[in-house]
Amino acid sequence: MSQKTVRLTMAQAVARFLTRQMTVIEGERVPIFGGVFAIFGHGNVAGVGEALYSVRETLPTYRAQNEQGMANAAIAFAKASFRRRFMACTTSIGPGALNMVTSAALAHVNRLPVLFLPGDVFANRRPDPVLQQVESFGDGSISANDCFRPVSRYFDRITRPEQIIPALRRAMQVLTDPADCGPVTLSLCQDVQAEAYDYPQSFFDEKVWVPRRIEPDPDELAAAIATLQGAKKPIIIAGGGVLYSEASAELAAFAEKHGIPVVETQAGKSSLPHSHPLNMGSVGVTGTSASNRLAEETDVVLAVGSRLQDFTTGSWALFKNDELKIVGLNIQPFDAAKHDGLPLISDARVGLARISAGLGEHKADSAWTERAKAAKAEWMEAADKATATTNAALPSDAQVIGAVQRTRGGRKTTLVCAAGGLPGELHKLWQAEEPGGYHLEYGFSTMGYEVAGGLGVKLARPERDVIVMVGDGSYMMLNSEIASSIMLGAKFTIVLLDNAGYGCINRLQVETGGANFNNLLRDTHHVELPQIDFAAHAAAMGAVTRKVGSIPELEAALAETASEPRTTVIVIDTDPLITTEAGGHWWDVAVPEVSEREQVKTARKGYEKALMSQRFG
Ligand SMILES: Cc1ncc(C[n+]2csc(CCOP(=O)(O)OP(=O)(O)O)c2C)c(N)n1
Ligand SMILES: [Mg+2]
Repeated sequence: MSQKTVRLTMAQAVARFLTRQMTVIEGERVPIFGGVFAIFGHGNVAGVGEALYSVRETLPTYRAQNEQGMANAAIAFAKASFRRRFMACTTSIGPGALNMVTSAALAHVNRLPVLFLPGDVFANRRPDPVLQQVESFGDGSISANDCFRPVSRYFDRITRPEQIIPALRRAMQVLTDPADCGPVTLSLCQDVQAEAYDYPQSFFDEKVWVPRRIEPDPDELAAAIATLQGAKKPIIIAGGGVLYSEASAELAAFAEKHGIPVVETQAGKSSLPHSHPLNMGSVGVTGTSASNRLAEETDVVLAVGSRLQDFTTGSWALFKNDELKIVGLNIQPFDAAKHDGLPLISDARVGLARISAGLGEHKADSAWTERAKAAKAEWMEAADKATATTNAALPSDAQVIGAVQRTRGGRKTTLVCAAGGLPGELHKLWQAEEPGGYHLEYGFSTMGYEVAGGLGVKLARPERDVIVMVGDGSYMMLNSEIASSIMLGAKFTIVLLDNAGYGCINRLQVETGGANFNNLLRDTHHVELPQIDFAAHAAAMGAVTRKVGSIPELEAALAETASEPRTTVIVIDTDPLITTEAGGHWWDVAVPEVSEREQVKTARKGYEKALMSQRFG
């Protein structure tokens, strides 16, 4: 057999292959890779760098400022694209590569696709040890990039140019697989990047990837239907899988037809519009009073596309009904069977439609549905109170959320956040209007995701207003992709809440009996307290900036800067001690069994009592 071949370096083969992978969005064929974020060094500039230059017209390369930042932006791009499109990230060896490991874990936890292409040490080992090679004394095959293994869904090290053929095919399979989806790392030895090989021409044929929709197994489906038919007080937990399956319409139809209230996880929030009468809002540790009251009583939970992490289950103490059954509608068996769930392995959209057809006209007890609606009305009153305007010198996070919400106008908005006190407040209070309008990285809750995430969301959804809400601590950890957003003309708005420290951890510390210690700046070991001028800092990177002194000033600044073409940073001082008291649930954070502090002893007593309501198994 004579195959047509083309002589390319391994890196050129990678670049060409990436340009040929396509998908279909709204009937239109588009490249599945939205681009490549790159920071070059000796480990990738000559190989991958030269190759990316040759395809720059079809596969854009973006220079970032920090490898973790660019990887977070790439991951946000995939999340905002509902995993239908994604990006690649290339780095040098050593520190550049390892700067992406945290992001790999972030993508792994959140089940988000991203292709990492870190450079690696020489496969031929002739110049060893090359600059930035860590050198394991006991194992010649280990390099720094082995750190990616536990946080990649698929890892491969390319030590010969032809290995890239099966590796890239496997990479595409993982990146586009709704169940397996996550980070892929192809560690590219720097000498091999530059080696030529006669690649089969067919390797570069255009390929179109469309999401696979798995149908449920008939027996599992029958069991799920029977369980729901027997339910007296059913609820639906909407997780991220609802959004990734683009199943919002089916979810709304299901809830309405069968009269079942819906509660939302962080990843699942925006599955239904907040105004939908059966959307009870957030559930669990940061849940609304409405969701949590129903969750306490429910006997059957239909968990759709949820990982059922501790924030959702209230550290597994939220559900109080002895008869509780969980139906795990999930594309991933690992998640479907959690907490003794009755698995229903299926795409969310398909699964909801099949269960609904099986349920026919079956409806939950109307008293249960009506109670849900009343509980929601009660919650909305509390939420409106928490977010109402104020002239307080130091407003609460909730009051800032209210201001941001009021100034959205009719524009389509995506709210981005990840860590600190804000995620809990936003989970309760943000009023998402449509799927994807709420973008929280709360699987890994990585400080520093926010600014980079805003960039990724804007690249994925340029037509939307992207608003990043971030604490001073998270901003300090990673903010430099503001410069990238200016370079790329990718405007978003950052509302920076400066409470002079790690407010949420300080509160957690005090709740667990600890002294105010090492969280708020005033409680740290210091010679002088830093007076950080965040507006000046962001302005130095080219952002439009404002420092505002009150909620009305914030609203005015948001309105006034809405049409600015450049990324805008608005800074407001906030109170580190206030959070929304309504709603919420206990969270399992272990309190010391012995301590000299009376406050710890008291907290431990409360902790032991709370543990008694935790389910086991
Ligand atoms: C990379 C990383 N380091 C540490 C933490 C633990 N942590 C969670 S929130 C937080 C403080 C966040 O401070 P800030 O952004 O100012 O928000 P605030 O708590 O004040 O609302 C810390 C240290 C984390 N989530 N991520
Ligand atoms: Mg703070």
